[in-house]
Amino acid sequence: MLHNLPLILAVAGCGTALTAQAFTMTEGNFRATNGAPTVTHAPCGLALRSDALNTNHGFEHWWYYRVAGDTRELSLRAVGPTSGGLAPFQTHGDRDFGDVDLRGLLRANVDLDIYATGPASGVFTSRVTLTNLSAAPVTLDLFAYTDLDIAGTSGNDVCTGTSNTHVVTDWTGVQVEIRAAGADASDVGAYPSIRNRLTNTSVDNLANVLPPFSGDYTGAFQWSNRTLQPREELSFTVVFAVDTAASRVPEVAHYGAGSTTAAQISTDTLPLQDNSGLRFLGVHLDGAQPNAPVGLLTNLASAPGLPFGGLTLWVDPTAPATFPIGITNPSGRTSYVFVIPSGPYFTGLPFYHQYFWVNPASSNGVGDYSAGLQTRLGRL
Ligand SMILES: [Ca+2]
Ligand SMILES: [Ca+2]
Ligand SMILES: [Ca+2]
Repeated sequence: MLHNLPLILAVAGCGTALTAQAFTMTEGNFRATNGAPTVTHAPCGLALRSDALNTNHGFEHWWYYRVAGDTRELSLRAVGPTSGGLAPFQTHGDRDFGDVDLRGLLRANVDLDIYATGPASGVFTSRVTLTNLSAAPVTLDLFAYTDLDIAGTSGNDVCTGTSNTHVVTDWTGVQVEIRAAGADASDVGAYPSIRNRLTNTSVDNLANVLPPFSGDYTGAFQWSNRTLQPREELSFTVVFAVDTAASRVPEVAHYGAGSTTAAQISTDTLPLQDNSGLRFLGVHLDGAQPNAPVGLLTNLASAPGLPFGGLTLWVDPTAPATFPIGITNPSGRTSYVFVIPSGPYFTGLPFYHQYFWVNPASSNGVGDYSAGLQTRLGRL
């Protein structure tokens, strides 16, 4: 079971806004650099380094979307309110798009995390969480694009895999496995064929041009026809495992709908069990009422949007649920930090989280609530 830690450690907010800058996440020899988005639809730069030799296996990686009726795919780019940066503990970075392309439809929060699994291996995860800001359902397609150049060379890479997994290697033996759980289609192709289709001015869907492939690897995954109800949040994740089996990868996913889009539940850590020492899981709330009584409901099971006295429950409220209480700070923020035990017995367990806080101005006259946050313990 997760143990709640006093708020001593609950300061792990992201650093100052570095929206227009690249940042590098670091743990041991494992490093991932996310290039800054521009106003164009070009993908962000990616550097992926896993050992003391400093060899870069990445070139570009980014997210594209297309709302039903759009005439092209669009990147998450530097249009509209953007914020983010590198967390002080260096293993997490944010790119937050407060109103994607100023359309009043979607917010996109990109969360980038890494952890080293040894002196020459590690895992990089790229997750985008979309929130429907509008008053009507939004249906969209989402794309994750990646260009890898294994061992810093681009013409000699070999890819095997499926529509959910691309395993890319070359003669050096370095291997990067890209996983896209739940994706409906994928393509592999030589640079810049897929990139051109995502950045041009026409509608393109991936055609399941699957591995095997040899040459200058690029690849993309597509999640099709996902509908978000008003205020609903949904996460999509791509995992990069560099020279590791990564058989128990930690998972984070947003689900359900909060009572307001002004406030958000989030984490800037991965729920990772590490037998060499304790790790922490910070569950944060931003944008809530200042100085308000607040509680965090946590349990092993979710709830399907259960009506409860004007609130909606996304977490099972019955035992063994926990509900620690606190007060939001003057900025409307609070955090609870859980200690993840070093014993291996809880690997694979899901934990679901939801915040509730007092707000007499809310429509139910009582309070507001966040969407749900699912975390699943992985193992180093
Ligand atoms: Ca290569
Ligand atoms: Ca296109
Ligand atoms: Ca390539």
